[in-house]
Amino acid sequence: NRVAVIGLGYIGLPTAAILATNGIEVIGVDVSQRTVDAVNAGQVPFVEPDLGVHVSGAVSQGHLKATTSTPQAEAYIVAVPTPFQEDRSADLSYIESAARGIAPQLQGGELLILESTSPPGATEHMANYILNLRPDLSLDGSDSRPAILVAHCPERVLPGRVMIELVTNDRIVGGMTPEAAESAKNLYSVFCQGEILTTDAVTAEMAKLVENSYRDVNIAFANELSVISEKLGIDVWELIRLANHHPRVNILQPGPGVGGHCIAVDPWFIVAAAPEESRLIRTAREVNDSKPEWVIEQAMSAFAGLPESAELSVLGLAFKANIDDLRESPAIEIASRLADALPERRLNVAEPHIETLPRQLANRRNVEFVSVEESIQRSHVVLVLVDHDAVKEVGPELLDGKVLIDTRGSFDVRAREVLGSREG
Ligand code: SAJ
Repeated sequence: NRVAVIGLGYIGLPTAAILATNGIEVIGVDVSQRTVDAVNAGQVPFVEPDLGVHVSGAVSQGHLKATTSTPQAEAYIVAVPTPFQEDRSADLSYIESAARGIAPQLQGGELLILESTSPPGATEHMANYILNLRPDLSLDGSDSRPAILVAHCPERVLPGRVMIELVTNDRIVGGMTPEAAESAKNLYSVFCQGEILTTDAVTAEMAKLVENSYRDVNIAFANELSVISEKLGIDVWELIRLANHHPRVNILQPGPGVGGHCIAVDPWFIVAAAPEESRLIRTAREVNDSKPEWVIEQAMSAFAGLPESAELSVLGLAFKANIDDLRESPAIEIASRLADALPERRLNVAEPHIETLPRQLANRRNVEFVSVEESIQRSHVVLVLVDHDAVKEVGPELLDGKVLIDTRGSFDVRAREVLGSREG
């Protein structure tokens, strides 16, 4: 049996690869010829540990092929973007265009799974969209029209750990009908060793959004504590470490804001669906979105009284540690706004996981792309935006005499030593 995976991005490609390495014939479909060519050459167009081995293995065994046109298959997995729009609702046009590709191939009996993170009702929307194009089909075999099985199976893997979590995470499978849920469960059991829990489609959609909102709300709590602590002259890292010794307290870590394409987005889908009722979820989003501004103010005031030649070290641009993913990264927003706000000062930007500066920072007179060590050496003020291992491994002597703004607590203990020695 053959599975078509529509969308070969951060989710679609790992899913295609893991199905293929488990012996399923997989056709990957993508609108980008570059992506298709890369996959057919056994290559991965982005960084994700272990994905390369899976893709090259599956391609060389002939189990995985990529193409730009949707083929006939027994099962379709749709993993396309659902970006959020100006009004913070989700843009379903990529799902619709995937559906237009699939609809003419259907004969009845196929399984269609939406994996993209979706606002409540999106799976039903996709099903109706297809049935509009194919009125000869149905969801339940009614009026003797052949049934297609439509389900939602949200992806919950953590970037950087995708190939492990695809196998070990529990999965939620929501069917438009119970038969669709069962059929999707069978497909995922090919590679998923976690529990596969079945429900209806809209509950599955909400479950995914709620998981990410839960994390967003908890990060907002940590971020609020960091702002309060600064005002009260308390070390927030020590505060959280101590409070977390309580058996029922587990506070997350503050940071420069929340990045990535999921946690900073998904809660808005809930707010859009129930604006009056989503008060805490909305406020958490606002707290996290306001954190970059606060960090910028901290960095600006660190230069008060410093000579005009004093430079700024910016450590890390990715949206979190040890990955190369810059999407929705608060670090980029902070760095580019500081470059605007400090036109006369040099920003020594280090991001060990990428080769060149992103467009927001490229070709700026006062921004230079350098190594972590060089960035620190050149600068008076050191602003840590990402706790990459390569940043944490820096020798403490490099930081001596620098003004340190560590938004991630990476140099926690050393920071106090440095400040202590300066005061002494
Ligand atoms: N962050 C903090 N403090 C923390 C934890 C995270 O500031 O204590 C920040 C990170 O630096 C980053 C952002 O939050 O900027 C999000 O990072 P993350 O590691 O929490 O999550 P993502 O976006 O990489 O992946 C999340 C995961 N969801 C949950 O943990 C509930 C993942 O399982 C989902 O599959 C993924 O979203 C997704 O695709 O939805």
